[in-house]
Amino acid sequence: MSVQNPQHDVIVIGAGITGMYQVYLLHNAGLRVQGYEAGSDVGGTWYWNRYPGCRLDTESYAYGYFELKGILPDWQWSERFASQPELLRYAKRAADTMGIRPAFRFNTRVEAAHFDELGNIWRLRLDDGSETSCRFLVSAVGPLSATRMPNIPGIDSFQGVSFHTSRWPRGEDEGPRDVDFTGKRVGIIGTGATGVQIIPIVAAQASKLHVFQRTANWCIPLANHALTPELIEELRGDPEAFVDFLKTTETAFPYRRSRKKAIDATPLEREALFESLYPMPGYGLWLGAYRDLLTNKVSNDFMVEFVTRKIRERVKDSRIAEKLIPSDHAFGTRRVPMETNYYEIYNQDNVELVDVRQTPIERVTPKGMQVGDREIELDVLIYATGFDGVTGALDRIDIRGRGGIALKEAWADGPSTYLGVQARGFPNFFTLVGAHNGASFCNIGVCGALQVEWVTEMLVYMRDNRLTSSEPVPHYEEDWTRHVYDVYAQTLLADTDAWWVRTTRNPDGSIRRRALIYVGGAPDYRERCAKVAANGYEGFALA
Ligand code: N01
Repeated sequence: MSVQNPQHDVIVIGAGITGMYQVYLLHNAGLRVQGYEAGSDVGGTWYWNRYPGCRLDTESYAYGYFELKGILPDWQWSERFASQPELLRYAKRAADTMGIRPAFRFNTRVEAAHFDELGNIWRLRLDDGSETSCRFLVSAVGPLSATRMPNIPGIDSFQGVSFHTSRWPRGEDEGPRDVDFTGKRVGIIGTGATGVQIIPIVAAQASKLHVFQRTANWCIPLANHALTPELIEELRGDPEAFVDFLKTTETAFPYRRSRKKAIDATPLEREALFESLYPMPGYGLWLGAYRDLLTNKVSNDFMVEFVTRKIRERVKDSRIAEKLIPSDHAFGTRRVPMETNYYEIYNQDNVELVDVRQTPIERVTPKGMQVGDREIELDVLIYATGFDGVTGALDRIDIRGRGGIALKEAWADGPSTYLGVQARGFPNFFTLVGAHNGASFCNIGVCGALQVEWVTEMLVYMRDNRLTSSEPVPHYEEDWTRHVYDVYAQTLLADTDAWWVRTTRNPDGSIRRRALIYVGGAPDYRERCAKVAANGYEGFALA
């Protein structure tokens, strides 16, 4: 192999919290690293998603790795679940402290990355037409950054104001631009985590709000509250010990499932546990209840029955309540939206739930939405329609490996990776919080950072051992990929559509679902990665 000198040792795509940390660590390790970011500044998710109500569903003090790690030792969170403006300030402060901005070029989108086999380098084309090159290419593009607009006829004909939530116009103080909904007729499409956050805020102002729901979700209370330094100290204790604790939980959230199975508990015990967890802040009900919640349908049904009852108690009109109760998926098999006053807004006269599963949206019209034979007139139309999850952002870059094979083609039948870090045919290309890696079904603040540390160590190891090429050994990749799919198939998640699944239809009409994430647990994942590293990066062909 003839080795050419690239312009940079490493290129990192994306300046979200993961990409920022990656650039920082590689730079500190003495590598020549360059970052590219499509936005005008750092922040990733918190830079793009500025819609009213946008906030964390992870405890701020468990998400803030820069603070836990001592990079921002004096950082104080003001709320248990921080809002987007505070999160963006946090990312910016971290960027200042780490001094990583000069290593990034902002307002620059990577359009193509082609592997040059002869030179053993990656050649990149940027959206200003310029080109650059690197030995190692690291994707930190994020699992939820490729905005998905629905394929509804007439979208461009709407004469009112319309936004996708992840492209909300920018206002003062890092937050959303104020859009005054007072006296307005507003439509919101989508009832995922984003929709559930924005809907109550719009409902408080609009003269009429139409919520266009295709699939009801199991939503539970966020129970957000203000934080003081004393309370953070009480909740978290010593930061180092707290990180050690987070490393032991399945998803790096501050919850550990009960060792007990729901089927082994008495009805009274179950009721008492569910009742105690429901009003508590955060994901206790999902991540802190019985350990067989996501593997045993009977156990899951206990939870379904409990949350169903809660929805019926909170929504006065029983016909509306029934529409808000999911009928097509088990509890927790999609990311559970965290809500504040969500169900109660359906008791307001100015809010209408439009069931577009029953009566599909036909088109967007200049005046609003045509649903069945009814035209609903709107002044504002909000698309809370989510993202092409996990692989979407990479699909939008023309990535080509050995023999000019496109990554999108190579993964047409679902991703194939080793540890979700590298894929055969794409040497020296690393993905952070990407397909099939244990950081994607996780508290990304912590899991993304731990993965960055692992990749940094690997690249330093390669540099120190004068290695210039890394690619998975075929059977290691096959074993890992099979393992990812097998573990997924053993859970109730396997029967459900979500942003972390690629759903296609087979020629015979049957449905085929390919998991895009690894659900074997973050501790398991990191243990495997640590072993691989300890064995000289076993399973990676290093040359
Ligand atoms: O996206 P989603 P999201 N007609 O894909 C509907 C994270 N997040 O942005 O379910 C009608 O969950 C779609 O309907 P259906 C979090 O991980 C975190 O809400 O496909 N409806 C669904 O209701 C979350 O899980 C925070 O039938 C259409 C909605 O749009 C992830 O982001 C906050 C439609 C999309 O829901 C994604 O959440 C917010 C159509 N043509 C988000 N197309 C935090 O707190 C789509 N829909 C950190």
